[in-house]
Amino acid sequence: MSWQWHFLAFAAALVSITSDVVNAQPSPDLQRRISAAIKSAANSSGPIDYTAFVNPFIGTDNFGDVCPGASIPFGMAKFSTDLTGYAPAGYVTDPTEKIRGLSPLHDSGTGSSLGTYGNFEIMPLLCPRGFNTCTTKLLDRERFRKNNTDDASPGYFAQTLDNNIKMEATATRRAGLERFTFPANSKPYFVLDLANDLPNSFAGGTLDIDPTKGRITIGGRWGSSFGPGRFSYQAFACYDLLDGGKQKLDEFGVWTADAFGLDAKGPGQTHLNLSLNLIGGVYESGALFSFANQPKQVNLRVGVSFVSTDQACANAKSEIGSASFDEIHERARTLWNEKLSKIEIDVGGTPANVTEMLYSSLYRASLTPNNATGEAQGLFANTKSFYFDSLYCSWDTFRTFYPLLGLHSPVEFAQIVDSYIDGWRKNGWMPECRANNLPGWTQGGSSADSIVSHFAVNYHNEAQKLGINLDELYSALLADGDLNPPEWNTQGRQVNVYKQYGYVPFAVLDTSSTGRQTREGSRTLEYAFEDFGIRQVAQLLGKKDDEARFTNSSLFYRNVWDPSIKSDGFTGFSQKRFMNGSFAFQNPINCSPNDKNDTRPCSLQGNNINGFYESSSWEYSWFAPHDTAHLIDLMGGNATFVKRLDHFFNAGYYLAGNEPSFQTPIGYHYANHPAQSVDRVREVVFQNFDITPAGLPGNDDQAAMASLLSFHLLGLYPVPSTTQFLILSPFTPKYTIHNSFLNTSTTVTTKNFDARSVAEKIPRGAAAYVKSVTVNGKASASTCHFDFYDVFRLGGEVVIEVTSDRTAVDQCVGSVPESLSTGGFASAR
Ligand SMILES: *[C@@H]1O[C@H](CO)[C@@H](O)[C@H](O)[C@H]1NC(C)=O
Ligand SMILES: *[C@@H]1O[C@H](CO)[C@@H](O)[C@H](O)[C@H]1NC(C)=O
Ligand SMILES: *[C@@H]1O[C@H](CO)[C@@H](O)[C@H](O)[C@H]1NC(C)=O
Ligand SMILES: *[C@@H]1O[C@H](CO)[C@@H](O)[C@H](O)[C@H]1NC(C)=O
Ligand SMILES: *[C@@H]1O[C@H](CO)[C@@H](O)[C@H](O)[C@H]1NC(C)=O
Ligand SMILES: *[C@@H]1O[C@H](CO)[C@@H](O)[C@H](O)[C@H]1NC(C)=O
Ligand SMILES: *[C@@H]1O[C@H](CO)[C@@H](O)[C@H](O)[C@H]1NC(C)=O
Ligand SMILES: *[C@@H]1O[C@H](CO)[C@@H](O)[C@H](O)[C@H]1NC(C)=O
Ligand SMILES: *[C@@H]1O[C@H](CO)[C@@H](O)[C@H](O)[C@H]1NC(C)=O
Ligand SMILES: CC(=O)N[C@H]1CO[C@H](CO)[C@@H](O)[C@@H]1O
Repeated sequence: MSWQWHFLAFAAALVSITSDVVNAQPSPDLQRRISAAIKSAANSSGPIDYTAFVNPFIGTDNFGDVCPGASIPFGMAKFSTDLTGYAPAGYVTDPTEKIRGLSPLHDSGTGSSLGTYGNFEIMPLLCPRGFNTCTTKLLDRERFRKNNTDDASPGYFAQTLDNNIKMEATATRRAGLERFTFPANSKPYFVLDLANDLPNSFAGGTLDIDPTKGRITIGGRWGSSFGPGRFSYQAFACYDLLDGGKQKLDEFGVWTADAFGLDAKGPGQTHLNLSLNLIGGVYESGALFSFANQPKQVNLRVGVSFVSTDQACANAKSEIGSASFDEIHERARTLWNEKLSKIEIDVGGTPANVTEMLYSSLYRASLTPNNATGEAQGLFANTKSFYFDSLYCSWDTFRTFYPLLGLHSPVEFAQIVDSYIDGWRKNGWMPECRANNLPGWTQGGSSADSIVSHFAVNYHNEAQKLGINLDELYSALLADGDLNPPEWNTQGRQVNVYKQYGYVPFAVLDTSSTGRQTREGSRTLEYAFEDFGIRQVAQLLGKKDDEARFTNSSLFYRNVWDPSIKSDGFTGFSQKRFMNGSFAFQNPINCSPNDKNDTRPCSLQGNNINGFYESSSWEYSWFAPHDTAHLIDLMGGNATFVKRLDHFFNAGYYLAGNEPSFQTPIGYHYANHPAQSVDRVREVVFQNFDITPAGLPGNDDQAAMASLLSFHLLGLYPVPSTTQFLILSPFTPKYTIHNSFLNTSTTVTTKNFDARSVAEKIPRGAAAYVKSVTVNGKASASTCHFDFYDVFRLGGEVVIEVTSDRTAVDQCVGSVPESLSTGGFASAR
């Protein structure tokens, strides 16, 4: 989801103008520490601490919307500060924004403009003139940071306020510890916020102070960040204030406030019970308390739950108990090292920036979705399945995120697949964009199909052992593909008219379902690819009739191809189409970066009449990953296809930060020019990614970008819903992927690797172009692609031999990657 996509494309120029006046906020020590760790690992033969290579601040500027907060892998809790201004994940680097507090719930990399979570914020205060003068309300308590001191590492987050109060946090799955260090001789005060979350969506809640136990319980309802406003979710927290008896509470009470004069405190009071403010507006309220004896440090234990305050307290007790801050931090670091070491590289031979980008990306690729197993609510309450929150959105993650997870972590992949299937069990269709435990807006249709089918085709032999029943998985797919939901803004596809016409018509009469009548071109393209995923599983399970039926509909992308459209000298583009078959012309340039109209709606808006979601026709017309060979025919053959690809990049239609474009740089493979894909990927990486906070081309989109970059650096690209990988040129001389479920390790060696080739333009004489590929000593059938079953599933040694002789190897030895229309994907592995 790139909610602010259109704004972004045009804001890019502005960002670069202002970037030299905005400081990079993380402490400069952070980069020094990472660089030193990479250098020393390069030289050591001992065990490697991969967490030391991770820069959690990559993507916290330039609208990356990454949360740098303290979390374990897939943690439900992510402790971060919340800042004013545009900050959907809580934190941003911009030093002109102020800190409102530290809070335990966040998402990472989601681009809804108002943000999400940020509930139960706590802010440390100095109130030199006592309780009644404390700045409890938002506008009064906001403070600047102490510039250039922010710090974070996997499982740890720290920020210091401009009054020298330092805030630190570490986390478990549903709890965390917060440590506050105050200036000497000051009395620590804290304000705890009941009502405010980042999008100001409070819909009522309660707060109770138990001064004897030293415990505050808090809970309520809040609104969706990327879904219908009429829904709300519940959340709860439990703050333990006494650090196992080492701290003594002094004053306590409650407060309420607004921006227009209300600023009332109730010393000694212990209860707040507020309902939804029906007239609207911000209603502020919470608790205020202080500690006796001027302790220099204050430790708070925080549990969270989506079920109840009791469960929030129980989570803190079971996950933290009396463990110290350093112990919890160490446990989190160990969990992160387990995840990060699934992919090991030759650190000594790899350029340091590549190492930092790769491990920071792998880190984010295990940061979300949030594991809320045991914490489900609403329809999912008490489910026996695993439960993940923030599937945000499947349109973003099916392309690279799940294929990456599938390479090394099938157990985790299966748990998330189970959660998708459970969506069908409880709701009738699999979730497309679950956000805040609520249904979010559909983007492309039912992209969950592409996710669960990717799992099925890669792991059908192990599915049962992994807890997945393939018949159920298939029933869930058929529901998405065949059953028309009454409301497809949140439940998937407008299946009825798509099946009737072979495309989603523009201005169609639909008598049995509702949804916003936009994006007909891109919905058709995505539905068709989703049908390909269903077809793949039908084939796997031997359902011949379904296989034929869904093979047919997977080719419906052809039905929105208008061969008569010309743009920039190229002919044939995807277009939306009326019921009567006529095309409804929209200029293919619309909604591209070359669109001169910067007010044109291009996203979910009702007045997005362009026919495409967050993309131009120039961009989406490349999208048929399962049948690129036919797309080449439609575009006029290999030579024209290559020319058109070059033009697409050189003329600036490509958007690295937009999911439909992910596979396009590797399109040259299909026209038998793999060396040109290698050049393009080098260019894409260097023009769009780096190790700075602004180092992502827009939202991380729940690590869609992180996983895309990981594949680019490893010289691989996965074709979703298949077992096929496209082969490119690794940015590292050697890496090993461990799959601890299959008990396999696959080492990929880049023979003749030349570090000079790791550049935007590969210099003449630097080896980078793929000459040969061997798998366990045998030549791969193609130098352009190989199969999961022949490589990662078996483990062993892969050698990718590269050469500087670009011309000699700019063709696949063996076949180009598969396409349906040329007999590809003929049988399941
Ligand atoms: C931090 O930098 C910003 C931007 O330059 C400035 O507005 C702010 O006052 C600085 N904060 C402190 C504590 O110096
Ligand atoms: C809060 O007040 C509502 C009525 O306004 C009541 O139904 C509810 O039980 C109260 N909740 C608590 C926890 O006091
Ligand atoms: C999610 O949490 C459950 C319950 O603790 C655990 O069994 C499971 O392994 C976790 N999965 C992931 C991917 O974190
Ligand atoms: C493919 O689908 C179209 C549209 O539903 C239908 O008219 C056609 O008969 C189908 N072809 C096959 C071979 O099933
Ligand atoms: C098809 O319908 C559209 C919209 O009503 C109309 O503009 C167009 O002329 C029609 N085409 C034909 C061939 O009738
Ligand atoms: C830009 O697009 C919007 C929406 O389609 C339209 O209302 C407006 O007139 C266009 N502006 C220009 C200058 O074409
Ligand atoms: C395009 O290239 C592919 C791969 O080399 C080849 O199979 C196909 O025949 C070519 N198409 C045309 C129209 O030349
Ligand atoms: C590493 O990244 C930093 C920040 O983007 C950049 O300034 C530097 O030039 C890069 N170094 C190399 C060797 O690419
Ligand atoms: C992997 O190894 C473990 C321990 O040796 C064993 O229990 C497990 O069955 C193996 N898994 C597979 C898929 O072979
Ligand atoms: C023990 C070891 O590998 N030492 C190496 C450390 O790194 C320097 C330069 O990077 C090498 O010269 C040493 O041989």
